[in-house]
Amino acid sequence: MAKPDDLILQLLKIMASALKNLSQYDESTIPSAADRSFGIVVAEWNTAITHALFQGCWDTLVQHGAKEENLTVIQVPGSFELPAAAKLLLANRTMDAVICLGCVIQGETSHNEYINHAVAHGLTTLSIASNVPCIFGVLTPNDEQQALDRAGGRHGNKGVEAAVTALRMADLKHSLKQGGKTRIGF
Ligand code: RBF
Repeated sequence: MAKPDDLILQLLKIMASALKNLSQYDESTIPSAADRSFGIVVAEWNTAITHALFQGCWDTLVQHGAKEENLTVIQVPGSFELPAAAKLLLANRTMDAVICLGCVIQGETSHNEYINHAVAHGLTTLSIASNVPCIFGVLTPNDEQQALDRAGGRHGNKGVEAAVTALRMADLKHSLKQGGKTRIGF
């Protein structure tokens, strides 16, 4: 028979893995996308992964009411190009949020660190400067399996989560513009 300590450990492991999969969410709490427009920027590197992220993202937006004509999709060579493409998009179209999807797999050199930091910094700066939420949907795995686990595998699909974040942030932006409400996002 398993000892109590073992049982607690098993329970903690189950809870930890459940918590890692944020793709399971309460759909009723997510704001509608019906009147919103979104940009989706997708990096070509590791296409199998980024296209799985894209699929999850697209399906989630549509499932929550987004109209296809209000979704602009751009493909860029690599993740490093995501912030620049997001900025170009915002310079030419009105968007409620831009979702950036990529996958930078760790290799033998430290290229991944430079790219990841640059993208994270670029998207943060752009979000703040433009007042349009730019969502970081970039996987930063150590290997391909970790990427697969997060692109529709055992840790969910981070493209779905990026879409949910975009919906929530777009709603936050509109709620603040309209004024009135003092508790937003609860
Ligand atoms: N882009 C990615 O999106 N994922 C990668 O795993 C990735 N690995 C790269 C590895 C090296 C050594 C280099 C030089 C580039 C890599 N890129 C990757 C491409 C990068 O994001 C960008 O497209 C190019 O550096 C051109 O600006």
